[in-house]
Amino acid sequence: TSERPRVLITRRVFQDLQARLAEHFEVRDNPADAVWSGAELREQLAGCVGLMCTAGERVDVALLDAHPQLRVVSNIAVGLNNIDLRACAARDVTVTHTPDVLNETTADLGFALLLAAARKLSEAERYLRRGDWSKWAIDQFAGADVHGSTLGILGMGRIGQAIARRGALGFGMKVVYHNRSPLPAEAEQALGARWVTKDGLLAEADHLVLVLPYSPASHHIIGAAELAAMKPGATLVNIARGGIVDDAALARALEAGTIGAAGLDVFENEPALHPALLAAPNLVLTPHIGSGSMATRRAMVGLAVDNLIAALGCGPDAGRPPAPAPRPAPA
Ligand code: 8YV
Repeated sequence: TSERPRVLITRRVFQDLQARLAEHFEVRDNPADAVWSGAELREQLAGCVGLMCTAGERVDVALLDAHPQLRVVSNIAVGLNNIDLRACAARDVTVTHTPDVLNETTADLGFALLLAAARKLSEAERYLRRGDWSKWAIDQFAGADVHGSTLGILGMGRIGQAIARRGALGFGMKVVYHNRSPLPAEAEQALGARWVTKDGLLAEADHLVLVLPYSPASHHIIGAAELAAMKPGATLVNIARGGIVDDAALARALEAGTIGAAGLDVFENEPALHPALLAAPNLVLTPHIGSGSMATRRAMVGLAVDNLIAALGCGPDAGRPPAPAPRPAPA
């Protein structure tokens, strides 16, 4: 029996990084990587003052009220929409996350999806694997150019800016963006990006990448009307969160040719996919792997471990976790 505070890790992580937690805490983990229901999570959290979790786990009022001993939630993600930040603040539960370390890796996947969708890579590969390649045809899998086109970015935070740099510097793209507040002029100039209204963004973008957090305000921010306002050949890429896009409307838009192509890494009810998406043409799909390089996943877990240790008052940064969640806006 240990006197040390107990913490719970909901998913299998890197053993050497997890071992740093064991220097301070009694660690309850999930070595078989089982997917826990809400009820199972509630059960596993018994007696734990710290929780290290992923965007797949919901930290809501019911969970918090069932565990008044819980002091810290360390999310292994930058996105915080799985956590009720206001409820945590009201109960003095510290929330931390993993910003910055995943910016470039996530921007890489955004570009991979953009290139793959615009140039029909998935379809072309399926054709080859089926053994259907018998001749070269002038318009075979002919897609849209990425270089020299107009890149639209909705949400211009840290990942959005990493995407803007790739577009402007690497692909000679004109970059337009929309978010609630424009960047300072110097930052716009350095990125070669110009703020436009949301309507302007939909009208101008040849390729539109979504990189904004999910909130009630961004729910279905891209739905049937927005898809209809995009250019007919345009590409839509979502590397942010499911629910920002109306998946059913997107499937219909691809089917009808309202837009040219799409690439999705996130989905409304993931890991379940809307069945219409599986049947839609010109669509490239990945299973929420935006931050998934080995180096970045290690950096995320390392930061989540540092956050948990410091927020629980241990280690050299006791009381000052390196990446606390932003304070929730008042209700
Ligand atoms: C995570 C993510 O891999 O950081 C985020 O917000 O969506 C991803 O990087 C995933 O959510 C697991 O927490």
